[in-house]
Amino acid sequence: MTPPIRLTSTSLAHCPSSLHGPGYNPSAYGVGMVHLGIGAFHRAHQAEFTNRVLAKYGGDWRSVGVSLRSGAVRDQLSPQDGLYTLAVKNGVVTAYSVIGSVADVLVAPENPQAVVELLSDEKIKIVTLTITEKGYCQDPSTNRLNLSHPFIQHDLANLNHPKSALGFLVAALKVRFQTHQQPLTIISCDNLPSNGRVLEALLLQFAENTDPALARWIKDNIAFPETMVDRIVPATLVEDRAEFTNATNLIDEGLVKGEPFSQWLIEDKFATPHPEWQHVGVQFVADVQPYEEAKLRMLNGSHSALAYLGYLAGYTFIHETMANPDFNGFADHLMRREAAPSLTPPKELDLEFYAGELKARYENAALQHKTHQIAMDGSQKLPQRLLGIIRHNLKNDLSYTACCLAVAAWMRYVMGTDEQGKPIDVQDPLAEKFKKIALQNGNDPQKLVASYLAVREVFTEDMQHQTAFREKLVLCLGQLLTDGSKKTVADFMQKRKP
Ligand code: NAI
Ligand code: CS2
Repeated sequence: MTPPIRLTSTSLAHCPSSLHGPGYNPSAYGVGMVHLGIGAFHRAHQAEFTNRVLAKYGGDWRSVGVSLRSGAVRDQLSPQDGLYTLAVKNGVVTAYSVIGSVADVLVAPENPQAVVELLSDEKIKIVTLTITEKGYCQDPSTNRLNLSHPFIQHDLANLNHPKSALGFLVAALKVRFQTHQQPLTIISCDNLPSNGRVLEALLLQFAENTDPALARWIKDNIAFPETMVDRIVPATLVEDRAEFTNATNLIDEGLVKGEPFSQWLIEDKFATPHPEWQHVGVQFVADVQPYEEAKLRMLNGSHSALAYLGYLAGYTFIHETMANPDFNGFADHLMRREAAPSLTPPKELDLEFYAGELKARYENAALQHKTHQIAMDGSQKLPQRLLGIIRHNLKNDLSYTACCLAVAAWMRYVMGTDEQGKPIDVQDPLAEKFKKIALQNGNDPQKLVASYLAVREVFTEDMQHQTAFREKLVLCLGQLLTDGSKKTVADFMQKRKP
């Protein structure tokens, strides 16, 4: 066999039948969108839906991805003419398809001006974002812009070379306002509740601080549809790339992987034309909020619970955690008995069925989704995933013990040492603060819970002073510290009311 060669538009022409090409000639179509935060998820989700549109209808809807931090994705995709493979793993076989909808990648810290120029170009109709929850620089205690965030402070003073996503958007909108005044649709695709409204409010606040006339123009001309995005896209492992090379004799440094399930709901509120996403599986709806809340609590809530408890129990992957019947039952209980009763789902969303579907998705062993990956940035995730359920259920006298155990597992995790005494690489903007709390309070669950509950970036004041919640947390954390995660979950399953 000849040695493997890099995936490019030339090598693609001779690709084996195990690899589906994009189904169109990418260079025939121009750019109409920009994506901020070109990580794995965008490439396996929004870019794939656009790829389907281009294959079916064509159009100048390719996108330029922008990396706001490192040049890694640019280095992966540029030598491949922007092409990369999506590996869809259904548990038994892997289907490989090449995506051609990403035309180029810019690295913002290397050339911020080029990014502002691109975003302000008239041909750009839509900007999408996946910049992680923390990328929005929101102050969780007020839900307003975090004016003490170093990037926001920098950008308010130096809008000509921004660093934050918001800074880039406002800098470009200012140019658009001062020149051609063409509208824009900006679509947040992050797992944030009311992602469109949140982004709009933060951007307007930033713009107000820059130029009130600009803020008024943004309000009147820019649309911020809400979205619900769903596809499990674990970080690519070295093994995934090696498997691809074995199957195709090609090298793809930009390969991403995902499950077969993929869903995108967008609020039907555009200021511009858009790709014909509605004909390739994207659902345009009048109100995304009930779907979004159901997804964040049922899926992301149980995912985070499995991540913290599973990691502490020594499981590397979600499917391994799910293979333990106690953890499997625990996830089921959290979804059906605690998350579902906290929701008002749309008529067509059957939460019992949804819970079953989610469990099957978590059990997909081919995905190799690390508990450590989901555990990341818990301070940014807990409120919308677990605390909303707890707040609702406390108020309505419904059960919330499984969610409480999940929050206690998060506390145990961010203490920074695992059950064997080995350090945990806690990746969170507040990691240092959490570690300090652990050092100051030893293994005293009462003191630990009191200190973690006082972290205003995560818990609101009313929750901090909820006696029943606090006492439950102390019991859960105490048991996690003495018995460990496996025994605590097993006990929970034994004692829970059927
Ligand atoms: P990733 O780690 O592959 O990429 C993250 C991207 O966000 C990178 O481009 C990174 O540079 C950027 N980023 C990180 N911190 C930032 C900051 N402070 N400011 C601006 N940009 C920042 O992660 P992935 O898988 O692409 O996920 C990104 C987001 O997409 C998630 O946080 C979530 O909100 C959303 N999402 C992810 C899903 C998944 O299964 N991976 C599914 C549904 C939504
Ligand atoms: C996960 C999500 O990393 C995480 O926090 O819970 O990214 C999850 O994979 C997606 O929301 C699924 O759509």
